[in-house]
Amino acid sequence: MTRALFIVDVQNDFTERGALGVVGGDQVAERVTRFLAEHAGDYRIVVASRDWHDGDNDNGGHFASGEPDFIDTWPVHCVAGTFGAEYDEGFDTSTVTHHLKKGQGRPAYSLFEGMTDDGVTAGHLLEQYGIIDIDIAGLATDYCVRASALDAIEHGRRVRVFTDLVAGVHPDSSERALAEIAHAGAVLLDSRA
Ligand code: VGL
Repeated sequence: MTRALFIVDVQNDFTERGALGVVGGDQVAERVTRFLAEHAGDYRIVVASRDWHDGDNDNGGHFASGEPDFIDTWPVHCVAGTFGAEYDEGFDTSTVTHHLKKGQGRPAYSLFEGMTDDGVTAGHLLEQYGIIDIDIAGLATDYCVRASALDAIEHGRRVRVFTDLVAGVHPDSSERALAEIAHAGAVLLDSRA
């Protein structure tokens, strides 16, 4: 088995009622849980990331000092140790094999910027487990999913993004992000196909 599943940032602050809640976030959490119930066994590793920002600084300008532009600056979100940074309660993480945290003190959109508590990165895991194929789900399509998918392609892996298991901040940039990911070489498909 040489396939990995990457689940990006399915956290309370990115789902409905969160500080940076995206429309459809709760549904992604529930659908990912349903998908894992049927398919976790198809994967050598199941990796989940969490944005894990500092609470006492602006994380390299990632947190807006005034009005956020929702492109480069954002409301305060996913502060380490808070409810907003926890996985969404609809996301059953029992089959997740590796948990990565990213964004401590800086912006970190890609799951590849994260580490386990033992300092292991996604890049290490791909080598350690001989991963060839990577499937991707999570939040948000136009930011962290986009960055993670492009990095996965950059790592020379075969990448698929499940279009029914992602949701974005803005509809237009989400559509553009999926087009960009596909152009870079990933396959876009429905997880139920
Ligand atoms: C994200 C905006 C800011 C994401 C993270 O997870 O896509 N978006 N920080």
